[in-house]
Order: sequence, then structure tokens, then C-alpha cells
Amino acid sequence: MHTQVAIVGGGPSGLLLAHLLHLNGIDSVVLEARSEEYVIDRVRAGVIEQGMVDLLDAVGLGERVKREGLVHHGIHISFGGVRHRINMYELTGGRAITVYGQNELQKDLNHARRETGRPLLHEVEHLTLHDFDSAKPRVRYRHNGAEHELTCDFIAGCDGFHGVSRPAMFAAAPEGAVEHFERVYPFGWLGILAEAAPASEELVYTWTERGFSLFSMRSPKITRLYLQCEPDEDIGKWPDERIWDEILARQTTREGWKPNVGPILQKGVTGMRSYVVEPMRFGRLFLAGDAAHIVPPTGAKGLNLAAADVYVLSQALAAFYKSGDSSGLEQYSEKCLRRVWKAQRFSWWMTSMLHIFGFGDDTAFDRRRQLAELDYLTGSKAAMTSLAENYVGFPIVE
Ligand code: FAS
Ligand code: PHB
Repeated sequence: MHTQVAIVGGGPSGLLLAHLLHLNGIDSVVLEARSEEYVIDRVRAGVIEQGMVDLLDAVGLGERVKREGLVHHGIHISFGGVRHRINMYELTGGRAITVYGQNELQKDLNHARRETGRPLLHEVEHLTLHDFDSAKPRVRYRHNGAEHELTCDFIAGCDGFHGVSRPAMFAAAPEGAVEHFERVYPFGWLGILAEAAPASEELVYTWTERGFSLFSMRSPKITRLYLQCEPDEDIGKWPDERIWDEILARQTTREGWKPNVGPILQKGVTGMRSYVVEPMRFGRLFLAGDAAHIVPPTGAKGLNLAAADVYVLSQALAAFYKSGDSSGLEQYSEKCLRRVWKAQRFSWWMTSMLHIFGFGDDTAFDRRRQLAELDYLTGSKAAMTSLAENYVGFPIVE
């Protein structure tokens, strides 16, 4: 088989790229390792920046986001038993976030792909990349028990952090041509979905001596909650009652605000790291999204960065196919990395300010310093404006 762009990975970045290319008359084949149900049911992001909502709207994918997404003008930072609201809408001249589950977005993207009738293969196996340092890259894979080879002009590695594209790039590149930057955090997040009406209209980020905790939501009936835990926490040791005890212990405020309790529908533990590969491209292999960079979820940036990457890549490929202009492809990595490092800084800052890095006396100074930073943040318009503009995010479509 031949196509113009072989897209490895059918998650948000792979399918959004396929859609953007389709709108530019560029053909692609999307190869996904897992089943459609698995990819949809995976519980991940919940916060979409203004820039991504505007992009989805501009490319005909915004209808359900607009209809069912929850638009939030602010967030709360809670510490010392008191919630402090940051009015991001006011501080950023009218920009907001939208709470819309990644699995809902995944459904929209799968549907849009089906509408085009272009190939989206699930459950592909043994996928390998070849000759992407030449003008005729190839992707080999197994599907429905048969071996296949796909020739193409370009490969887009949208296969997430644990995919094959980034390792293939490291393996093919000369020594030192590709490097990575990483920070692994000494904690993780235990996340739950609960059938309980959200007790707050906006997200609440809570700092306590017991550890960080986050109040979020998915709909008027579903609350999403997170607890800072050990990086390798055993979820088996967290019966529902213990989870609720700890959430209420961390989030209940002096004025008595607390999340509503309800049946837990899903629970899981996720590790926390910051990671960037540079450059994000080698030859005709272009990495996008979590395949190239990971941010800790405290800044709610991962999915939004993935959308920004594939928008830049789609523009560059469109210019190449329309006029042979490869300047966009040449600048792809540099352009994306500027945005990626801003999001890395913000996500590291939110994570460092709100999590406990040690519970002993040796870290007592840091906890006092964190409290002083939270006190400064929630008392300074300048500091709140800085958080607000980074949280709502920067435009994707210039
Ligand atoms: P993904 O990992 O989502 O998709 C990659 C796809 O490639 C997967 O479907 C995988 O099965 C497939 N694949 C892997 N190997 C393959 C192979 N060899 N062959 C074919 N296919 C292969 N981000 C936000 O912006 N806001 C948030 O609120 C937020 N919350 C988060 C909460 C949690 C708990 C987590 C874990 C992440 C969160 N994120 C958030 C980040 C998250 O949303 C990711 O950034 C996003 O899924 C990235 O999308 P992709 O780059 O498409 O990678
Ligand atoms: C979520 O709703 O899942 C969520 C919200 C904000 C974050 C991370 C996750 O920072």
C-alpha cells in the first residue's frame, strides 16, 4: 500500500493530524495498536485550552465540545483550609478553559475519520519503521494475521510515550544528533471517576501537608478526583472507603466545602515525569504529542500540546504538497519546542508548588516556602495573571 503520510498511533494527536491533513487534501493511513474501545475508554485529559477549542471549531470538530463541554472562567487554589479563586477570564481579557473528557474527544475524532472513509486500522501489531532517512520511508506491520508494508512520503510518530517511533528515531540518528531532557517526580497521582454531582463549578487544586489533591469533573453527574500518592502506589491497597477518607481529609475546607461522595466508577495510578526529545524530527520521521514530550498533568497541558504540534505539522505538510516549500518542515521542531518548553516550565512550576516532596523535617523549609508562594500567588494580581495566561494557554491558530 502507498500513502502520503503514514500516521503511527490513533490517539488524539494521530487522528487530529489525519483530519487536518484530510482538510488539506493530503492522504494518510492511521495505524493503531489497540482496539477502538480501549483507546476510547482510557481515562486521561479533561481540560482543553481556549486555543484548542478554537482549532477544533475551525476544522469542524467543535460542535459537541461546544454543546457538552463545561466552560470555566476560573480555577481555585486551596491551602490552609481556604479556597482562593483565580478569575482567569478577567485576567486574560476573556480567555477560558473547557472541561471535556479526552475519551469524548476520541469518539469525535474516530467518528470524523470514519466520515472520510480513509484508512484507520486498529489492533496492528509488530509495527516497525524503515528508511525514514530516505525519500521513501516504509512502515511494516501485521494486521488481521497478515504482514503488510506501507510506503509513504512521511511518517508521523503519534504513538505516545511508550510507542516505537521515538526509539526508532534514536536508533537511526547518528550519535548525539538526538537528545532528551527528563525529570521524574517522586510521586504519582491516584485518580478516580465518581458518580457524584460536582460540588464546585470549577476545578480546585489543593495543597495540604498530607499531599496534593485535585477536584475536577467530567459532566454534571461525574466528578474526577486525584490524590498525590507514591509513584508505584498499589491501587489494590485503596478500597473505595480509604480513597474517600483521604480525599475528604485533604479537600474539605474550613468553611465546610467538600466534594460530593458517590460510587467510584474507575480508579488508577499514573506516574509523573517531564520529558522532551530534541529535535522532534529526524529525516522524514516527525514526532508529535506524547511521543516527543511528556508533562506532569498538574498544568493540564499534554493534550493541548499534542494538538499544537499536529497543527504546525499539518501546515508544514500542506505547504510542502501545495508548493514544494519545505521551510515549514525544516522549522517544525524548533517551532514546536518553543511552545513545549513554556508548557514544561509551567507544568513543573505547578507541580513543584502544589506537591509534597518529602514529609520529614528535612523538607519542612520547603513546605513553608510553598505556603509562602501560595500566599503570594493568591494575593498578587501579577502572579495570578501569569498563572492564568499559562493555564488558559496560548493561541494555536495564529
Ligand atoms: P496517546 O498516548 O494518547 O496516544 C498514542 C496512541 O498510539 C495510543 O492510542 C497507543 O495505543 C498508540 N500506540 C502506541 N504504540 C503503538 C505502536 N507501536 N503502533 C501503533 N500504535 C501505537 N493533558 C491535558 O492537556 N489536559 C489534562 O487534563 C490531562 N490530564 C491527564 C491526566 C492523566 C491521568 C494522564 C495520564 C494524562 C493527562 N493528560 C492531560 C495528558 C494526555 O492527555 C496526553 O498528553 C495525550 O493523551 C497525548 O496524546 P497522544 O500524543 O495522541 O498520545
Ligand atoms: C482532569 O480533569 O482529568 C484534569 C484536570 C486538570 C489537571 C489534570 C487533570 O491538571
